Amino acid sequence: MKMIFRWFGEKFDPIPLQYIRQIPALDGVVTTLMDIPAGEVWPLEAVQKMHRTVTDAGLRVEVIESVNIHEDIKLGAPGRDEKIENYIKTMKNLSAVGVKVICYNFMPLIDWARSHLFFELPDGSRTMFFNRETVLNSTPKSMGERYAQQSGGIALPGWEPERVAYFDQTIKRYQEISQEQYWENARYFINAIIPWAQRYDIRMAIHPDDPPWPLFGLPRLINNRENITRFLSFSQSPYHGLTLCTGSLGVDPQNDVPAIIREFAGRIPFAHIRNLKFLENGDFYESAHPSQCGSFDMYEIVKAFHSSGFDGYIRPDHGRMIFGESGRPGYGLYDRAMGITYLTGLWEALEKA
Ligand SMILES: [Mn+2]
Repeated sequence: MKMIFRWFGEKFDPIPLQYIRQIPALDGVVTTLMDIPAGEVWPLEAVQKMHRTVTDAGLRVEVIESVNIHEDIKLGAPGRDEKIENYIKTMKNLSAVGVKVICYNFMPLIDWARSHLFFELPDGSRTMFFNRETVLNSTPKSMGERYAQQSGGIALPGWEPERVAYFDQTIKRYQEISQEQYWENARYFINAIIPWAQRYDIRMAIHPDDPPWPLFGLPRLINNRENITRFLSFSQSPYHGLTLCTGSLGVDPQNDVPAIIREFAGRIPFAHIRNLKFLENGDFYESAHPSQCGSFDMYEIVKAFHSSGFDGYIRPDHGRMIFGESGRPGYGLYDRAMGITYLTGLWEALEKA
C-alpha cells in the first residue's frame, strides 16, 4: 500500500509541496494539469515539468487524478474519435514519466454535487454538506454559481466556469440520450483505450458517481455492485479497473462498501478513503476520518483492503477545514494529514495483528 495526497498543482493549490512532504508516512502526490481543457493532449513538456516539480520536492507522482473525458466522448457525439486519440496521447506522455494509474470518471456534465462547500459544524470546523432539498431545488447552472460564490473564486475540479457556462446547452444534449446509450458510449471509450493502457502500463481506474443516484435526470453508471460488475465486464484486463471511493459509494446505504472492496479487489488500483456522517433525514456531511466521527466503520473498510492483499495507492479523501485554514473546499492540509496518520495506523495494526 502506498499513501498519497491530492495536490492540484503549483498554480491551483495553496498548499506547498514542502508542507505535504512533512506529512508522515507519505509516498507521494496524486495530481493533474488543471489548465488543460478536456479533450486536449497533455503536452509532454508540461507533463515533464509537473513531474520535475514534484520529484524535486522529494515526492513521487505515480497517480493522476483526473484526466477528464470530453463531453463528446460521453455523449457519443461526432468528434469523439479525435478526442479519444488525444486521450491516448496523454496516456503515452504520462507513461513517459512513470505514471501507473489514471483516475477518471464518466459522470455526465457534473463531477460531484454538494449543497454547501463550507458548512460550519458545532466545533467550528467547516466541511462539505449535502442537503438533498437544496440540491434537488437547484439546476446545474445555479449550483455552479453557488459554488463560485462559496468558494471565493477558486476553480473547482469539474465546475470550471468555462464548463458551467455551457451547462444548459450540454444538459439538453444529455436528455436526448438514453441510459443504455450512455452505457454504449462508455463501452466504446473503454474498448478504445484499454489496449493502450496495457501497452503503456497504466491502470485506468474509474471513479464512482458522486452522489450515487441520478441528479437532474442525468444518467448514472458507477453507483453500485451490479453496475460496477457491468462496467468491469467491458474488458477483463487488469488495466480496466476502479477507484474505490468509500465516500461516494457509501452515500447509498444499500452499498456494502467492505463487501464491494473484497469482491473487486484485483481490479482496484486506487482508493479514496473517507468517512461521512448521515443525519436522520439522509442528508450527510463529510466528517473527520476516524470511525467515531462519522457513520462508517473505517476499521472494516481498511481491513477489507488489507485482507484482499491490496497493494495499490490510497489517498485520504476530503477533509474538513480546521485550525483556521482556508483553501480548496474538502482539500485542506491538516484534516487530510490527520486522516493519513489514522489510516496508516489502522494499516499497521492490521499488518501486525
Ligand atoms: Mn472520491
